Order: sequence, then C-alpha cells, then structure tokens
Amino acid sequence: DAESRILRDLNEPLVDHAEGQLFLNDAFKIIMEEVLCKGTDIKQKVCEWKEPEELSLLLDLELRATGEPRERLLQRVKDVAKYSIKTSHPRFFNQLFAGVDYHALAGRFLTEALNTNLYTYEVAPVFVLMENEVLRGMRQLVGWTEGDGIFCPGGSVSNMYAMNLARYQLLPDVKRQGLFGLPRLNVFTSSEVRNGHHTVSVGLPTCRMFNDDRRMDPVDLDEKIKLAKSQGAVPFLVSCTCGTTVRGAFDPLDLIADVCEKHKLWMHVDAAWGGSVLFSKQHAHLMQGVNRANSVAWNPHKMLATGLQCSALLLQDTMNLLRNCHSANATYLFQQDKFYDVKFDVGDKSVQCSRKVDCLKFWLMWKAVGSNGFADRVDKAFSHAGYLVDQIKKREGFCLLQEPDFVNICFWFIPPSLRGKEGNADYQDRLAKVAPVIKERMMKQGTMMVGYQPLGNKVNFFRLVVFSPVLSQKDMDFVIDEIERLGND
Ligand code: ABU
Repeated sequence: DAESRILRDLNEPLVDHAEGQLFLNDAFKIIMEEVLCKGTDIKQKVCEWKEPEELSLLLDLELRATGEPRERLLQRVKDVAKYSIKTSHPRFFNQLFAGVDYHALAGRFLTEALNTNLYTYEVAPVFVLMENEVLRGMRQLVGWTEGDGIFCPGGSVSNMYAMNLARYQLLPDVKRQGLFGLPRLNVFTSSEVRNGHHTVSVGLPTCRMFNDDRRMDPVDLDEKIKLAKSQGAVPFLVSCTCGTTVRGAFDPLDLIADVCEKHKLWMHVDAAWGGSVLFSKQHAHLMQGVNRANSVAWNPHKMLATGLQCSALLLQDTMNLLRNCHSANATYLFQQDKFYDVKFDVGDKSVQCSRKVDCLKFWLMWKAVGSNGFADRVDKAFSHAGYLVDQIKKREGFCLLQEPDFVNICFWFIPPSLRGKEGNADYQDRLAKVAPVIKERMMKQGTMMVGYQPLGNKVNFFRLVVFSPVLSQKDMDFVIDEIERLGND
C-alpha cells in the first residue's frame, strides 16, 4: 500500500506538495467562509456554546495511530471553526483584542507560511530589518529618536523583561550569581493593577499598593518609596499603567517621572492596552510624559487589531542593556566570526531561543493604512465609547460605574425587579448575580460576548470595550438593547 511504499522508497519525500497544496486550498476556502464571512456576519452567532463534555465528543479529539482521509480532515477544519469563538464578529466585546484587519491577516498567513525564527540575520534577514524598523516607528511615537526594543510573547512578558532589565542595571552581578543574596527589592504599582491584572504581582519582588481610586497617586508613591527604604528594602522599579485592564485608567506619567527621577528608579510604562493612543493627535495627551520612561510595553494586537500576538517592549537605552542582560552567547547561533555584521543577530537580546515573527502583520498593516489610518481608528473608538456612554446614561436600568478615561465602558444593568431597591440589605448580593446570569444567556444564545468582573468593593459589573475596527454605531445600539432583553426578569 501507499504508506509502506513511501517508507521503502528513500527517494520519495514524506510530503506530497501537490496534494498538500490542494488540501490547503480547500482548507482556506473553509477558513474564508466559516471564519471570515460567517464569523463577521451579524446575522450569525458569535459563539456556538457547548458544555465541555459535549464539545469533546463532538470534536472527537482522541489522537490515533492511523491518519484520516482528506474529507474527514476538512470536516475537522470546519468543526474547529464552527465551535470556536468568532473574535472578529462585531458583537465580540469580551476582551482587549477583537476584530480583524485583512492586511494584518495576510501578514499573519505569510508569517506562518515562511515559518522562520527571529534570532539570526541568516535565517530571518527580512524580519530582522523589519522588526528594527517597526520598533523604531513605535519609539518615535513615544518620543525617542534612539533606543532599543524587542517583540515579546505578550504584555506580561514585556513587563517581566522590564523588571529583569531594571534589576540587572542596578545589580549586574545577578546574571552570574542568581537571586541568592539579593537585597529585598521593591516594585511599585497602583492598586488598580494589583486588583485587575496579574502581571506585576507574580513571582517578582514585593509590590506596594496605593489607596487612590484608579490611578497611581504620585505623592503616595513618594511616601511609599521613602517608607520602603526606611525599612531596609531596595526600591528599583515603578510600573505605571496606561489603560488598566478593567477601567482603562491612565496613570499621571509626568508626575510619576518626577518621583522616579528623584529616587533614581526605573520607570516602566505598561501601555499594552493604551499605547495606541499615541497615534492620535486628539488623545495622545493621555500619555503625556511617556518619553521620560525607561521602558514601555505596548501591544498593537489589542487596540489596533493586528492579531495575536504583537507585543513590543520599547527601551530608551542605547547601551545594549537588552543584550548584556540576556545574552547566552550560544555558539551554534551567534558565532562571532560570521561573514556579515553580527549586530543583526538579534536573538541574544531575548530570554527565549526560538522567537516568532510578530512584526510583519503590523508592518504590512501600517504600510496599508499609514499612521493617519491608525489615528482615525483610535479616534473612532473614542467616538463609539462616547456614544455608548450617552446611551447608557439615557437608558433606564443602566448605571455607569464612572466616566471612562478610555474605551472601557463599565456599567451595571439593574433588572426591573431590583430597581428602586438600592436601600435593601441584600441589594449588592442580588446585583452581583445579574451580570453572570446575563452572560450565560448571551453565550447560550450566541448573540454577543461582553465581559464582567467585580473590582475591589464593587460587585460584578460589565466591561464593554469598544475599539474593534469592524464596529459601527449600530453595534452599540444592539448591545444595550440586547443586555436589556437578556436581563429582563
Ligand atoms: N492582558 C490582559 C487582557 C485581558 C483581556 O483581554 O480582557
């Protein structure tokens, strides 16, 4: 039979290109139809909810000793598309990523097809140069004419890189000696981040929190730093946020920069979510002072919809800190006697060895729409957010958590049975149950997806993020009507 013939004939490669390309063509047709046509059509569902046990059976996930025929495999491609969440759908508001950009998607397909590794110039010449150029363009928006940077697997990893660099700058021996014997290091961030995001609190030095509402308080920061020092700790980094995960708050960067300069601390800005406002003349002021930071994390895969993942760490440093801190000098990759300039072997800046190409999708999209196109997208997102806030204020039963800084709209829906009962002892407990019930209903009916969460002493509320490039005002109207319909008791 064919399989044993292939094994016997050593001149026969294992991959049949003609057959593989036919399969790929058919798979592409399914992807176009199921993911990109139906998956963006408001008449279709955002999700096809199944309980895990039922979904496991439907997908027939078990892996077996023998392969399956082509038709069966194409059906599997269809099933994966069918039961996956359609994150490009105009009614997907669940996360800080959403929507689709077709130029970026072409870049994503091309990245996968070329399948290279961003560590040396010899294996990724185009992408080494392209990554440098994209990082340069991003740094320019931050306000730096020089510097360094790297694309990382997500914003949390960018933040960890920043901490690693700050610690290395302060205590370079950490690279040789490890953590043993280090002083008690302190990182500072806002309580909004501590409550709403895991990045700064995992595994790394003690965080100190603030009591302000949603932004870091620079006066409190100064006092907490002094207190930490008086207790024998060594503060080394302040992590500010531009666009907190839940409420989209922006810390006052200029004032925090003054405190960092005073205490000689590394200033990191986690702008994974909010960084894209830098494209907008109207809204870039939210990040006033970002040019004074040492490092900035910015994820274009969020607001700009480049596709996951596209997450840059930008550095003001010009002294090769990234490379000095992370280089392992692997001799099988980074031979110093290569025939080209080895400064283009960027892999030794990374803690990873294999590193995916994340710049192409952003570069192609940037080429397609230009910086002005990105500015328009950001401005439009703010307009949608403003419109939604107005609707929420006008509509009975909707209660805004607070005026938003950004495009995160946080609100409660008060069902008719709870209206006017604010004074009742069980009001907060009952209100806390509303969002989870509406969420279950929306997912089971597949009409939309909106996230909810509690925050501090605030019981479950919805967080609607409106930035996807596929959104129109009609989608804002829909979402309000739909929450009202689903929440009507
Ligand atoms: N990096 C935090 C993302 C959380 C969210 O998508 O809602």
